[in-house]
Amino acid sequence: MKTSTRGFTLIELLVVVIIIAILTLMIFPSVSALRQRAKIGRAKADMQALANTIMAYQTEYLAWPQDDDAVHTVDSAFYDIMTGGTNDITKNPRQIAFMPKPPGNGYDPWGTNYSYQCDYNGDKMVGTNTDCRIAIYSEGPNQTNATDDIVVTK
Ligand SMILES: [Ca+2]
Ligand SMILES: [Ca+2]
Repeated sequence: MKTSTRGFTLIELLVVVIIIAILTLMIFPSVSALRQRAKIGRAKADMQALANTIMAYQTEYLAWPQDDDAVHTVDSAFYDIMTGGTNDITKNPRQIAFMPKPPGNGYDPWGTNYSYQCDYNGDKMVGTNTDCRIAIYSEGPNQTNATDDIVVTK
């Protein structure tokens, strides 16, 4: 007499679980790599927009937002100036909105401030970057000033 249909044995279940685990391990890194690539793309687009904004400011006022060669943080004070805010009216007396107000705090996709540097002395060098007038920096996925930083120059 044949036995009636039975459920899965423990071995069969184990094989299924192992197959699912292997598939997950194969898919997860490529998904997170894709997400990281998308974030880097978004950072570069933001940084390009920031460079254009600073260039528009320079064209308008024939001066950079900060009057030295140092690296400056893109913070709420910067965004206030560039959006025509009134916190420091001397920096944008015509209250021109060079850019729309950024979403959130205007941080990079990893939650860190962008920073920027301009060619104040006019030698077409910004920090170690040659042949440019503006450099925008992101500390990248590791959120520290090393290895995976992203730089956009203009
Ligand atoms: Ca320079
Ligand atoms: Ca970094």
